[in-house]
Amino acid sequence: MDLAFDTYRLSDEHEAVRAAVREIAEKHIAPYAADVDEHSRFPEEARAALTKAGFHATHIPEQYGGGGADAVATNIVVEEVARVCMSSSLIPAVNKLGTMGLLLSGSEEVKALVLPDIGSGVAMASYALSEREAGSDAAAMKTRAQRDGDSWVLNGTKAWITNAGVSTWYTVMAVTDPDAGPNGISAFAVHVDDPGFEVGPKERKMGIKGSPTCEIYLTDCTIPAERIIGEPGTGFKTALRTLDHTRPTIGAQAVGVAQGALDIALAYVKDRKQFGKSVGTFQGVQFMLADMAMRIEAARHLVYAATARGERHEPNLAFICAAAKCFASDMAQQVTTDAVQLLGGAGYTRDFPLERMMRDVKITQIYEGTNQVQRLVMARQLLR
Ligand code: COS
Repeated sequence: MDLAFDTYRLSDEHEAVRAAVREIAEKHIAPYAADVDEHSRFPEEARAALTKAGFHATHIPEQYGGGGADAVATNIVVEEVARVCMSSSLIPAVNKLGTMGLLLSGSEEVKALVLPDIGSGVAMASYALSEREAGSDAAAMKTRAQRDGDSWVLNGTKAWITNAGVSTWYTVMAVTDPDAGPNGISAFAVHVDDPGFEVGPKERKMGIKGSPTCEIYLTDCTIPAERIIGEPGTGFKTALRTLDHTRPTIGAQAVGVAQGALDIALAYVKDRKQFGKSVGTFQGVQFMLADMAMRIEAARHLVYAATARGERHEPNLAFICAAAKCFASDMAQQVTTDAVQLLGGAGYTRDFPLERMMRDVKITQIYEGTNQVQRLVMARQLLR
């Protein structure tokens, strides 16, 4: 695909991807979004529709049986799915998060083992960095991995693992050298059927209820030695480089939810009449709509500029990728809140998707690093 853009100028192929995903999202994902939320159930309909169309993990290179799409196309998929159902957008988003470390640092052997499963859609992947006491301070993790002959043996508990239980492969970060700080952490590809691997109960969350979030328990979990991703001691850097590439994906998710909320609010204010006129004719409402659309467009530009830089593997991605995630998620929280406001009492009910969107999008200010951590990452780059 044409990547000759400085900020973002989408090619015809990118626009075609957007049109194709939008059609699938509206026909096969949107009708189930409320039920998925209401019953906190995994969106199987979305997984089936995305997999059938090849949009479940577009980022996997063709050589591993994937779609071979660039990062911009992948984020268009995430944005368009999030526009109707944020839980469902975590299927392509987390497949990328769970495999990015392999793509960046994995040996040919481990890539050939894991990526075809994700590319074909028979399996999904998750990313296991955080622990209960190692969230923002990710390097403080306690999970250990010790070499034992031809195996690695992992012990510990990882927390907040998105799509845990529905994923088959997990990129797990664990300490291999406790005296080396962040440079004593390594990354591993762990399979759900590995002995000593167990998934905990689902967290009871405010939103993204269709995407299970669980702990994973590693109890003498034994995996072949060649399942290490990169050299021992490089796992923390692989984890942070992964986040450089996937934080714009969270930005795309936030832009998608915000766009979905604006579209619903626009339709409502044209139709809803008060004081004898449609409420969209009132200037106070118009100012809100204009601000919402302006903020979405600004965030979209930043997200796609960061995504394009990631696709080009430019140096120093940390600032722009943290900025895209932070700006877009703060924007989306504001825009979804304003959209609820524009519908008044109706916006506060489950008769409309806006209260769900407002709950769902809150997590974009928290996961893949809180927006406070994003600001820390940005400030460190500025002060270097
Ligand atoms: N890419 C590659 N390497 C990076 C990097 C990046 N973006 N950022 C930092 N590094 C390197 C550093 O250069 C350092 O290497 P050296 O020791 O060789 O110099 C190493 O990684 C450790 O970096 P640092 O000292 O900055 O680590 P900290 O422990 O201070 O942690 C933060 C930095 C807080 C930014 C990091 O822990 C973080 O992002 N936390 C949030 C985690 C998160 O997003 N969790 C959500 C999980 S997904 S739901």
